[in-house]
This record gives sequence, C-alpha cells and structure tokens, in this order.
Amino acid sequence: MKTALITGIAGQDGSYLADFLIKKNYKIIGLDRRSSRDYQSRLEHFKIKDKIILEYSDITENSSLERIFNKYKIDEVYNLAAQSFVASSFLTPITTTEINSLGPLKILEIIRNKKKKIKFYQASTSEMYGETIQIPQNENTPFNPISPYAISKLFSYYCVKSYRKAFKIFACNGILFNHESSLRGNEFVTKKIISSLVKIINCKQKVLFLGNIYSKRDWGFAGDYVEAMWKIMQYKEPDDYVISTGKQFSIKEFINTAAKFLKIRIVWKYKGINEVGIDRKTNKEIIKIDKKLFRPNEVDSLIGDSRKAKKILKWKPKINFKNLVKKMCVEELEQFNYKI
Ligand code: NDP
Ligand code: GDR
Repeated sequence: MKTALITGIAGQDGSYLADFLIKKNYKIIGLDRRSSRDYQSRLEHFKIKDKIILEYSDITENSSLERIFNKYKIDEVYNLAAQSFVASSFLTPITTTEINSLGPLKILEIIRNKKKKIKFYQASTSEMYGETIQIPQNENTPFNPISPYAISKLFSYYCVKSYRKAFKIFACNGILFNHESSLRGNEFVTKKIISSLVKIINCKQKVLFLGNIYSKRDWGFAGDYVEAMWKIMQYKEPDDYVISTGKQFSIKEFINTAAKFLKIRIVWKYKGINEVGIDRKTNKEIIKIDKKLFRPNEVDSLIGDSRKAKKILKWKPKINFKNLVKKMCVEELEQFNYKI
C-alpha cells in the first residue's frame, strides 16, 4: 500500500484526488489548514473523511511540515495547496508568493534532506503562459506571467526542474489548464455563473455581475485532471506535462451553453461595460458587467496542446466542454434542490 500526502486536500482538486487515490488503495494523509469556514464539505461530498488521516498544518511552516514527514513513510507528495484565486493575488501578492512559491520549495528541501525516494508533484498552471504569443501552448511554449499568482507559480515550476536536475529528485510539474466541477470554489467564474443562473430562475437572485466576458479558457473536468496527476507520478521518468482539452471558449459562450441547459433564453444587448444579458421570458436584465470585476492584467486567451501527455501517459480527457457544463448544471440543481 502506497502512502500519499496531499496538500490542499480540502480544495476542489484535493478532494477529487483523494477519492481517486483511495480507489487505487492508497493510504492518504491530507494536509489541511484550520479554518473557521465550512472547509471540509468537499471531502464529505465524496464520503471519504473517515478514510483520510487529516493533519493540520500550513505549507508555509517548516517545522510543522517536517513533523508530518517524520511521522509517516510517504511515497508520493501531491502539492495542491495554494492561494489559487488569480484576482486575489493582485490584492495579496506577498501572501500568495509565500504560499505558492516558498511552500513547495520548503517541501522540496525536506525531501532533499531526507535523502529518501519521495516523489513530488507540483500543481503548475497554464496561467504561467500569461500574455502568450504561441497558440496552442505546450511544454516548450515560453512563459510570460502577468499576475502575482502566475509569477509565484513560475518560481515553483522552476524549483521543481532545478531540484530534479541537481538532486535527482523525482519531481514533476503538471501544467494544468482550467478544470472545473460542481465542487469548484464559488468565486471562480464557471461555478459563479451556474450557481447564479440557478438562483435567478428560482427567484433567489436578481442579477449576475461579471467582469471580462470575452476572455477565453480551455476548460476540462477536475475528475479527468486528477487522473493525469497520478499518471504523471507513475511514469518511469519524472517530467513536466501540459494537461488540457485543446478547445477554448469565451466566458460568454460558457454562459450561453449553461443558459441553454437551464432553459433560459438570453438576448445580449449593448457593448462594452454596458453590455447586458436579458432573459427573453421575463424581459429582465439578468447579466450585467461590473468594472470592479476586471483584473489589473487579464490573460485573454489560453488553449493547451497536451499531445505529450496523450502519447507518453496515454491520458486524454473523457468529458468535453458541453458535458462539463451540463454536469455542473445538473449537480447544482440537485445540490440546492432547485427546479427548472
Ligand atoms: P482550491 O483553491 O480549491 O484549493 C486549494 C487548497 O489549498 C485549499 O483547500 C486551501 O485551503 C489550501 N491552502 C491554501 N493556502 C494554504 C496553506 N498556506 N497551507 C495549507 N493549505 C493551504 O484550488 P484547486 O483545488 O482548484 O487547485 C489545486 C491546485 O492546482 C492549486 O495549487 C491551484 O493553484 C492549481 N491549479 C488549479 C487549476 C484549476 O483549474 N483548478 C489549474 C491549474 C493549477 P483553504 O480552503 O483554507 O483556503
Ligand atoms: P482563472 O479562473 O483566473 O482562469 O484561474 P477564473 O474562473 O477566476 O477566471 C476565468 C476568466 O473569467 C473572467 N471573469 C471572471 N472571473 C471570476 N472569477 N469572476 C468573475 O466575475 C469574472 N468575470 C469574468 C476572468 O477575468 C478570467 O479571464 C483558474 C484558477 O483555478 C487558477 O488557480 C488556475 O491556475 C487557472 O485557472 C488555470
């Protein structure tokens, strides 16, 4: 039985990965930080809380991390903990960097000092491509990060490469493009759109406010992407892989697709900051643009090329864009017992 340490276990990917690895008969140590919020609801969703050993820690605190590494014989570390919200990183760049850059470096140092064969996975991101000039983006595309979040992640991306080369540590980067599910945090755009539309049709919310609805993302399903993380760690050589679907859609296209599943007919009117989405049935403006939701720097367009993962790891996404949106709509409706 292998033992995996998952940092950020209470997050979207952490809970999906824990569920996936439990099914593969792993012993799971979950690193979670204390919170006053309802922070383990995702683990409860999978009904796996009692199958995980939860250790309270913080990836910015050396001694606490060392305690965990001394307590268990860990085979694989999946470092998913992060300040993961790009918009927040402009407001808290230093905390973002302490968590996203120094956190993984501290874990790599522990692995290096232990001189044991502990594999390390780093949750790297397509945001590192930033203002990209190459379409689609693959493992050889130059990085051009434009947010504190992306810059902090680029630091850890290079730490992984450096420790792999210098100290022969089995350390890998998964450069994952956006992946979603109904367990996505409420502040991320896909979940925000679907939960708001469901509330609007049930008269629990009047308007959905959004920022830039013309940026484009390559969206996949979180369940497919945690499988890729595991495959990256099982391959005979440590390496870095892009994980994506190879298709991109704008936020507006996401809204239109979700609205169709939810049987809302949206008519778009006006341009720029005045653009509105009108519900044809009620004639009410249900989508509006809020200037405050625009980011100081915006990554306009991302689309990944994951042919390397397909060829070497035999990985490919199982759920396409339409099915992802549908799945999120169905689960949102079920979760809140809302009706359409
Ligand atoms: P989430 O924000 O859902 O989960 C991140 C988790 O990390 C949360 O549980 C959070 O705890 C925890 N965390 C934050 N800071 C610390 C800390 N200092 N010590 C310990 N734990 C901490 O993110 P996702 O699950 O969506 O993403 C997982 C990882 O993958 C992240 O590193 C993200 O940057 C990266 N990534 C995600 C992509 C995506 O599309 N989802 C794409 C590419 C990369 P709390 O709940 O208390 O805040
Ligand atoms: P992203 O995801 O920044 O790509 O990072 P997010 O869902 O936050 O934004 C996607 C795009 O939607 C635009 N947008 C809005 N975004 C939010 N959150 N809220 C809004 O109201 C809104 N209106 C428009 C954004 O400007 C952006 O263009 C996610 C995170 O999971 C990262 O941790 C991860 O590394 C990357 O995906 C890959």
